[in-house]
Amino acid sequence: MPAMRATWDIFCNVIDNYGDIGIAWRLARGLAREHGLDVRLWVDDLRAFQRIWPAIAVDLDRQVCEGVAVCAWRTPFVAIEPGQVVIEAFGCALPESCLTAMSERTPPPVWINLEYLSAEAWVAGHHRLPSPHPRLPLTKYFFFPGYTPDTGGLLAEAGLADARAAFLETALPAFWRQFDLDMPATGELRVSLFAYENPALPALLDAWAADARPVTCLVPEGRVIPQLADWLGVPDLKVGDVAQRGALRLQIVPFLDQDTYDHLLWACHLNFVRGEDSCVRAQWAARPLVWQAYPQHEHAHWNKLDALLALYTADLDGVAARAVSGLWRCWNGIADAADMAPCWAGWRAGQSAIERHADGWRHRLGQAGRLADKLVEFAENKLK
Ligand code: TRH
Repeated sequence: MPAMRATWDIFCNVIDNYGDIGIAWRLARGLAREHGLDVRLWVDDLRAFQRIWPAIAVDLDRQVCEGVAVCAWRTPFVAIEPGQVVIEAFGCALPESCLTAMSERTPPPVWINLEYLSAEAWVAGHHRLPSPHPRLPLTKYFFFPGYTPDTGGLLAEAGLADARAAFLETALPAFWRQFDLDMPATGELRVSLFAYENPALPALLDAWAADARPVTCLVPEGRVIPQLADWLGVPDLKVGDVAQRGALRLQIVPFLDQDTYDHLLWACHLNFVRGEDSCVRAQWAARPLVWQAYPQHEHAHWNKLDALLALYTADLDGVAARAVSGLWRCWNGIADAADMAPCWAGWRAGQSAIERHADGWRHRLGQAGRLADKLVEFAENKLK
């Protein structure tokens, strides 16, 4: 008789934006496809899910997608037999009835709280720490993704580098054609922009418009559109709109499905990304990136930004390292937006070194290990 597949439940509460569901979905897909696990993904906002994965039907209680059972997380929560492993994404607080059912299971499930990613040094010391439930005979473990081998590692599917290489070799012209674009002209810089509202944006657009070479910026529909419209002096912008100011050509593209967004990151010379998942994907894309950290109270995100910058620039020569730090810090409001023009000029001057570095950086990233593998190993050890 074939061995039973291990059962995993992943719970995701969409707070805002797309990072929570983006990460939970990427993890669920990977666990089902690469580890042969029986995965149920509980999501409380199927509309947000559908934005990043259009095959998701928003009105179904249960649907199977990419080998994952996607279930609507509703209140009151349905009675379930919990899986052998239960992942609570980003401290989303499991339903009480689920916790009770977990405590009645023998042995109880391995209960893991998947935390947000950070490059900060304290992460390794907190990774895998247990926390007993105050009333029930259950223990929750904190699992921290991270950039070093002593953390939970990073999300990455098997074959990612090969898929990217094959895309770059064969699919680029067709990719650009869907946006009515030819392959980039010599000297042209293609940039993608995924960002939160940002006081530094007008200064960046000014710098691009004044650039000596053409800059084409593709913007997936989203939160920065009103700011772009303001800067252009137009009442509104919609998908398909194109505007030229000086050297800058701005183009609004649809919000893409998660895989096509990866292609955009692979195809562009430079990617502006935000939050968590797009930042990691941009690093795997082996292209230069500028990261906008998710804003937190009292600028706590600045520590996160500086921690990643310190790691990312450690092997870069001084001039290029200062150029990367300067642009990232200006984009995140640590440096004054008035410094954007020199920051952009500095980045342009260091561009070749920064591009070489981005290509090498993905090998360094691989040393942290893959999050799904590490979760499976951790859970299997606990289940023994
Ligand atoms: O949307 P985000 O800002 O999510 C944030 C962060 O995760 C943050 O850490 C968290 O605290 C907050 O949400 C609640 O950025 P992020 O993490 O990059 O997630 C975006 C997801 O959307 C990612 O999976 C990529 C995907 N995406 C698409 O599928 N298509 C697109 O066109 C774009 C631009 C993104």
